[in-house]
Amino acid sequence: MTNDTPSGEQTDGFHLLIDALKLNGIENIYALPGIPITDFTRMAQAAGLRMISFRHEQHAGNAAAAAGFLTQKPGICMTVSAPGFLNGLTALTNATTNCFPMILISGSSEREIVDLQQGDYEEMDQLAIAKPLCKAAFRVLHAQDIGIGVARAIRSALSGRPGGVYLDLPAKLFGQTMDAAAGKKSLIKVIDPAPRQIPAQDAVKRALDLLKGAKRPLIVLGKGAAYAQADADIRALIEKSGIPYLPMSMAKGLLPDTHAQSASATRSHVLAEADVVMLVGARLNWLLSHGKGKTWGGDKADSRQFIQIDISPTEMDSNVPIAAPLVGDIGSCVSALLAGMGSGWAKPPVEWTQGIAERKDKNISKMAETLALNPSPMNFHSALNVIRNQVKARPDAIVVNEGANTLDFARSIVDMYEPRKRLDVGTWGIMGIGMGFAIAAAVETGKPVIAIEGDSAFGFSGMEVETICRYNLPVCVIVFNNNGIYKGTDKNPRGGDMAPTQFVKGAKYEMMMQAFGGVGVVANTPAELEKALTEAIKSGKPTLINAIIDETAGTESGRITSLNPASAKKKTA
Ligand code: FYN
Ligand code: ADP
Ligand code: MG
Repeated sequence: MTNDTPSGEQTDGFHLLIDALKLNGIENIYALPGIPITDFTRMAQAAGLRMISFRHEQHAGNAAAAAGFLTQKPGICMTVSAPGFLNGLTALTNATTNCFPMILISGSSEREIVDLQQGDYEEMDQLAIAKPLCKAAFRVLHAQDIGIGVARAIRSALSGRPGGVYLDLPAKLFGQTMDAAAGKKSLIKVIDPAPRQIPAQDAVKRALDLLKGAKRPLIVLGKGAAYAQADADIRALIEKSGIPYLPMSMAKGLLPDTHAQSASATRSHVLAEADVVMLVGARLNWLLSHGKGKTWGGDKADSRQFIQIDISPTEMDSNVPIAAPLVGDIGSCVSALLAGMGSGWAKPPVEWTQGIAERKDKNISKMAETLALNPSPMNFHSALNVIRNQVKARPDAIVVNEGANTLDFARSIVDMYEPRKRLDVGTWGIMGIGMGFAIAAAVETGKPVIAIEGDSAFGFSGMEVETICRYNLPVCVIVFNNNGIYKGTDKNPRGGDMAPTQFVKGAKYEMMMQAFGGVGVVANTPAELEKALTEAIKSGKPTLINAIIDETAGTESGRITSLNPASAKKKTA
């Protein structure tokens, strides 16, 4: 029998989708069952796909996004129609903003009824709504097109700048049948979904010439550099060039944070002083003060020159002029730079590197003094010092981090030693990624996960501790409990209700984990925290540590207080 001969056997939309995903190496699906995808989730599980079933679609979506970042394969999230789709959409848009590859697949209601707006069950024109909020969006109407739909989604998610893709599958499609042999033939295994993009030779030379002439060069590594999995070459570039570097938060660990060339501990100084800055997979967005202004030394900004490595050509000049754009994939660009540097590369002037080293040592010693204190109640520093030591001992553990003060303190206190071990709120500063990211990190890598969570941030995805227990994942959630958003000491001037930033005092977050069979512990001191975290990592059991933090510790919005309109007004007044 040739491939074109009808086999007599039939297949259907459910199985074509399963087969298309498996053919393309997808192993895990993050989902929330319901009409019209419930049967799909059962059949996919029966067919050997790992089905991780969540309590809210946003967290399934966040898990898919983190899976995409960690594996360079699109993370798959599946939801029901309208409300489920909308719940997943925030995660899809966040993934797109962060350049993480993911595919949101949502079932949808009867096209004929939806388009005439006749009031179907969960009626919504999902494709139209998704389109402006993600990188690409497709709808499949016929079973024989499922293979093409999945292939287009995978290619769109992974090629060029990675991002989120929406795939709309109307309920009717799942039940459509067709000849099994023809169905098999209709599937596509995507070849080379993220083709290398080799930079032009003249662009490489322009970048190297600029770098060579620099007196105070700096390299900024962004999460694009972490995503690229070009770890050895990036390290070689830093070390061969001798240039100080600054990792953005999710690029921490690309080289160990303890590396002699890391300038993290003197960030303000190097940003203000550098004369040539090479950005590697980092955008000049708000996180880098748009490449101008006070952070960049005010007037000095006019004479500073930028080299930018990015896969997206239109990223260049988005905020300030880029003197040497280097467009291509990071792996190819970095290896071209290394080749072009040859053997006689001169290290940057010692006045620059020595000055950085001195400032850095001073700041690190100051930090060490603060970390050594043991105040009662525990504060952010003394609690994070425990986690810092544990991560040092287990550098393969993945750290998930969200909150305001909890985020900002953890970023600078908890050193990272290996690439792609830190997942956080990213480009948007989004809250609610915690449990979704933690679940994906555990599922995709099997490594211990430490989720460092502000008490407010934890609340967004807290119900997913049930999911963590159900799949028995090696996740230890540490809730930094200071009774509120930013801190717990606000007052309602009129009395009555609590202030809008306050939470119930003495909340027993540990019981949330106990409720589902996991381990729940209260930690009032660094010693108690250390004991509980050591045990959690050793046992691999789902654990929640309720770390009681001084409710007066912390500042409004952590280190980004100035973004609050009232503070901004004060500054300009
Ligand atoms: C850093 N620092 C250190 C160390 N590491 N000192 C000593 N030892 C070590 N290891 C110093 C560093 O030099 C800075 O001081 C300071 O600590 C802070 O460093 P950080 O965190 O790297 O820098 P900064 O200014 O906070 O970074 C800006 C930012 C970052 C915008 C990139 O804040 C960020 O990623 N923010 C995300 C915030 C967010 O999304 N929040 C969620 C919403 S909260 P100086 O050099 O003196 O400056 C809603 O309210
Ligand atoms: P950070 O927030 O850490 O500074 P950003 O998310 O702002 O990082 O920037 C990541 C950049 O990396 C994006 O501009 C994206 O286009 C780019 N990028 C992502 N993957 C690659 C890759 N493989 N090669 C080149 N550039 C990439
Ligand atoms: Mg808090």
